[in-house]
Amino acid sequence: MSASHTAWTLRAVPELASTNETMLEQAALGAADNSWLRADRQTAGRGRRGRAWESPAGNLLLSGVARARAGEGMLAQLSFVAALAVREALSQWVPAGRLLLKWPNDVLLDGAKVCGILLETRATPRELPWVVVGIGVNLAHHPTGLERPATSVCAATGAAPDPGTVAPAVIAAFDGWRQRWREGGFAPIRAAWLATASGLGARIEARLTCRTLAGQFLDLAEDGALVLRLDSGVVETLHAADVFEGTGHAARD
Ligand code: BT5
Repeated sequence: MSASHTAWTLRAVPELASTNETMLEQAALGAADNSWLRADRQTAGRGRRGRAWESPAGNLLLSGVARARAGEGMLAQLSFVAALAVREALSQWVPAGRLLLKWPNDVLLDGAKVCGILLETRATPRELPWVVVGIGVNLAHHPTGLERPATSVCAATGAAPDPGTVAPAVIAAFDGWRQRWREGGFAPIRAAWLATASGLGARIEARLTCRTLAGQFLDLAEDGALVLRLDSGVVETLHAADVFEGTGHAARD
């Protein structure tokens, strides 16, 4: 916390269904901007599109409320802010060069998923927008046998930092990146994200709800969309997809 930044609060509880669910309820009841909740473990941790997030004790399970201020960019951009914050915070325990960001909401460690981020809201049309920023980081444990490989800080370094220590580091880093976003808009976030992006320029597969596209990951659009050049040469901008890297074909220019 510093004077130029918003003050934040952090509460920790032993167990919850989902910190996102609890903070969505709390935010709807008026919980303040920058109030955070950490659970030691979750019994119904969730990812995007109703998927489950494995949430054993020893990992970081954290959610915070972000309320819009006049003149701010789209709150959805905070998923990139959060990814940058997690990378910065984790670099206290892992060499930063081993941490890359994967579109739209993951942090990779040695190429495997170490963190997932989930933004959700139940803001009504009558109120100023707000989101709950949910952050799960595998510190001590990670699932195996998934289609996309996962890892943990412990698996990669041999030591698992305490979630109670990592949480304030992540929140402080989030606060710093959010301040940069407030002052400079999405441009500095986009630049920092692109500088540490995984798969930029490479061939990827983007799975959408009803179709799968393959092509070269060209860029991050001004609004955070993924810019993909299809084999036909057509350039598509995608706002939601599951991205798979290393689809076995060489990137083409
Ligand atoms: C995400 O979804 O990556 C967002 C995860 C957000 C979790 C946090 S924890 C605190 C807060 N409270 C919540 O209830 N949620 C947030 P997605 O991109 O849809 O990835 C989900 C997929 O990742 C699953 O379908 C699994 O394949 C895989 N997965 C599940 N648990 C994992 C883990 N611990 N580490 C890596 N991958 C996992």
